[in-house]
Amino acid sequence: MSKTMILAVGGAGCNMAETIMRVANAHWVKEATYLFADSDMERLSELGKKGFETLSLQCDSDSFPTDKLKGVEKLYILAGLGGVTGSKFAEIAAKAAQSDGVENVALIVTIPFVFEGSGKLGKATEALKSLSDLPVKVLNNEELTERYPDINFINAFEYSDKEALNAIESGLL
Ligand SMILES: Nc1nc2c(ncn2[C@@H]2O[C@H](COP(=O)(O)OP(=O)(O)OP(=O)(O)O)[C@@H](O)[C@H]2O)c(=O)[nH]1
Ligand SMILES: [Mg+2]
Repeated sequence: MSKTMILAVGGAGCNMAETIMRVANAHWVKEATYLFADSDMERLSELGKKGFETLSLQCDSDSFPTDKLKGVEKLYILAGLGGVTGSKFAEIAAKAAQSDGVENVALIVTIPFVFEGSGKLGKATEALKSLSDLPVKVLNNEELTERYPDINFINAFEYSDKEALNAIESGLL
């Protein structure tokens, strides 16, 4: 088991992690331990059927079980801000990991595209405030539309997933 863990939280986090496993260049990223955490049981069961390690989260809970983080030395937490699960549990997971002795913790979170609407953007901005005392890399999806002229509604999140991979491979920890 790798001492580097990629912890996916919520729908976006899980999608990012699946893309990352598939397209990562660096061996240490491909061979990291992946853990998929979500409150969406249908999605978790789908991930479980693919053979991935899953962790079920309860939206009305304020705790994150750290049993599966034993032995982890570097932890990357992935989430998209703007929904409920990722916005809430990215912070809770990071703090739980830190107080459980995981030495290196980095969050990689995204801010929604403008096309997703002001509601999501507002929620994301709010969630981001709660991460201010944590080591966090913020990826603003809207910036991708400037860098990649061929971006559209269909491929937008794939670009966002790959941006998260770039952040990890650029040596955040
Ligand atoms: N990179 C990437 N971002 C995504 C994807 N799907 C959604 N997002 C982004 O993540 C934000 C939060 O959405 P989700 O992750 O689906 O929400 P959640 O954390 O699962 O929260 P709830 O489903 O509301 O409990 C969205 O507003 C999008 O900006 C994806 O497949 N990849
Ligand atoms: Mg969800």
